[in-house]
Amino acid sequence: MAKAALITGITGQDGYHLAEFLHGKGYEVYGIIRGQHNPKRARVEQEQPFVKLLEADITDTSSLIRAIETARPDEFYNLAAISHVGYSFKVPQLVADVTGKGVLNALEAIRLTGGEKTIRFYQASTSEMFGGLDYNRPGKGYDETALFHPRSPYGVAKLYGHWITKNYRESYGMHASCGILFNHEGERRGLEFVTRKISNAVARIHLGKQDHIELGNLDAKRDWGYAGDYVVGMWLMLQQDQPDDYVLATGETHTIGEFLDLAFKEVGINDWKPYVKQNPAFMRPAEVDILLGNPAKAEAKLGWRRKVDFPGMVKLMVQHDIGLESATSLD
Ligand code: NAP
Ligand code: F7E
Repeated sequence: MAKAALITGITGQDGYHLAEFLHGKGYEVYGIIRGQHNPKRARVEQEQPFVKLLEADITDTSSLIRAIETARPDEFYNLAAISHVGYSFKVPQLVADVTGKGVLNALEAIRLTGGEKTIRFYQASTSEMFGGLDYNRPGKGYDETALFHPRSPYGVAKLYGHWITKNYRESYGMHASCGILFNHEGERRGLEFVTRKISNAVARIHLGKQDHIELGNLDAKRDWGYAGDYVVGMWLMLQQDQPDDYVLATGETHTIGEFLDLAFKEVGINDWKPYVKQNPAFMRPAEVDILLGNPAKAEAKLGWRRKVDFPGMVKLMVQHDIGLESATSLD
């Protein structure tokens, strides 16, 4: 019999890639969609008709219970979150409820439906829990043993989600694993994140639809991988006999300037500086200056390997956005 997977956050970047991957593996895929009129529903129905959508919200445990009773999943991937770090400073209490306590709601829904021994659980933890301050391992990067020091309401909420997942594993013997994922991007990334904001602006500048891009802090460094590679790691975690926590990262860190260099060169522009303006509105009250991950454990124990490198990912994103922007009229 085909395995069933229930994904929260199906309308997000990772939800898209994970649904594709699990469908390819023969899973029956259920996705949770929230809101009384979610404009992303039509996109999922059109692009991924194999996904069975269930109406629920991560802040409403009763709706999660009904979703579990319908889907009867073997695997539960909790990707739902308010995931934008900058925005989390604007709505910190909402982020605590959704990104933090939402994880507890999902775990409780599994227990209340009697699934704690049968449903394997994945929690989308993040490198934002490290915060970039305790950068005491130059060259090696953060691994699963590094100290946490979150620098945003998002990072703090995710740390709660991380620890409550570990607590349910230890308290109730649940097969619950946390993937501590460093930044991963791609053609499905939200336009509010810096990589997609840049790739989309570069495409529009190339096509004459826009003349510059406004960004915040250009000095930050990130360990950027491709989202399609990272969802494979999520799945691998749930295929192990024992639950555990794993870092997924590339082991390289790059500045936003390096991303700009590659993206603009993709359209034949060698100097991006005339096209980029700094706008304090995109600065954050506290910044994570540098993130570099060490995926050695995931590589050794899961056999996880990324396929797309940094230049390949930038190229893919810019070319995708050129195609997308060429297909839409001048605006
Ligand atoms: P994303 O594109 O922002 O997607 C977030 C998803 O959460 C969306 O489907 C969103 O639904 C859903 N959601 C928000 N509030 C909800 C609620 N109250 N109830 C149910 N669903 C709700 O994020 P992503 O990049 O795919 O990331 C997936 C997960 O991994 C997130 O938890 C994120 O924090 C975490 N993560 C991401 C990265 C990364 O670099 N991408 C790295 C580490 C960890 P709507 O579309 O309806 O808003
Ligand atoms: O910012 C700087 C910004 O918003 C990256 C989420 O998926 O990854 C993501 O969080 C850097 C920061 O991603 C702009 O200040 C400059 O230093 O693309 P971002 P993030 O904050 O790293 C982690 C791992 C997650 O878990 C999160 O869910 O870029 N930056 N100028 C800008 N950032 C944005 N968004 N917009 C700008 O204009």
